[in-house]
Amino acid sequence: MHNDAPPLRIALIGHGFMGAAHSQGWRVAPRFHDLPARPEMTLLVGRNARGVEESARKWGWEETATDWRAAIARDDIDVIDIVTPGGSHAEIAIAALEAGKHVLCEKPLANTLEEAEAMAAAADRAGNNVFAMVGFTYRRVPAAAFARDLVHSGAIGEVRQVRAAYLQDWLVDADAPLTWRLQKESAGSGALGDLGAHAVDLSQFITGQKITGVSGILNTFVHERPLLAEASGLAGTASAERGSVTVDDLALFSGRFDGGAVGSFEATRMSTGRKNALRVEVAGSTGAISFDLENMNSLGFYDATAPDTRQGFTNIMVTEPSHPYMSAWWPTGHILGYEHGFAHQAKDFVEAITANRQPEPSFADGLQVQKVLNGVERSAEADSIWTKTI
Ligand code: SOE
Repeated sequence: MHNDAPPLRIALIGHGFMGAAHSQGWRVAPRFHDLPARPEMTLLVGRNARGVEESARKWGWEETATDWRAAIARDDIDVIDIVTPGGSHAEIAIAALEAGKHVLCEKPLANTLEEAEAMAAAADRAGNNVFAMVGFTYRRVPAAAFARDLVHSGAIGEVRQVRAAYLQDWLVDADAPLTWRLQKESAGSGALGDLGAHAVDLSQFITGQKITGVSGILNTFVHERPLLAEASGLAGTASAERGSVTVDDLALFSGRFDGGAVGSFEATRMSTGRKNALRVEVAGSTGAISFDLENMNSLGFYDATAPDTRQGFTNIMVTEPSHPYMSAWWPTGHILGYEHGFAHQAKDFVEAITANRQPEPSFADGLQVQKVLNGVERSAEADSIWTKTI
């Protein structure tokens, strides 16, 4: 960090799993990256006073509060970081932008297209010195950023096909409790918004192309689950009562990109045996790349121009100081993990707003992803008609 770096005071709204991840990002980013401003972990906000105090102690926040509106009203807060369930994103983000705070908001941007539109409009209205960004963190995994660099440098030629899947299995058990991620009012959709949003953003980021239309199906396998007794991580303990699952368990869709590519997409939290497999494979006219979050320190690269005797996917270790984000970390060959994406996200956000430049992905980018999610929902409701999203 520069010695004379001015402070940037953060209030984090929410303290679940993503609260822990963002806290780690804010804590670590200024210690490893040379930042032009000094993020200060000023205020952690949550509805349960005791719970939020415990989280603040554990993660290193200076103060706690139970009312997000009071946090936004404070003059000594510069950034509102939103990690609450999607149902409250719009209200908090719009209020924060109207109060002149920079906003970082978890994905998907909102629960509905209307909310996402209102958020993007609020970001536009906020003027030239107030910025908003969506937390599509996986763009900041060095191998994903390097995949984009390769594709953009022309290393795979003309981009033709995208195969993107985000597969987890923490909901395979029909008795896993009904958490907020399984309820439409809080989550908006199921695997589609939770995981499909990442697959859409990452494939658009890597290819540099936007999805213009989709055709999809959604499916729910388990319609009722035990209510949640006590939350822990993604799940928690189950109570004796049961309630309805009101979101999809699986989303499958195809899409067309504005640069001529065609893609297939899959998102599910019921893919038995797959733990956190976000995979994006892009096939071009002279090569291909293959990214897999479960092997996040490497990238598959195929060069179709190599002599036949040497053809095949190469496993590039994305662990060198010259790879994206890597110079701040360890000596050559030393790997990174899940939490580093959040440190890179904090770094990119701080650098952009300090330079008075729009951080990416913007709320407009988040809205565009929301249009794709909405297109899949409309297509699925209508039983797979082609649905334009641009
Ligand atoms: C659960 O499916 C989850 O935590 C998602 O909500 C996140 O967006 C993803 O990054 C990891 O899995």
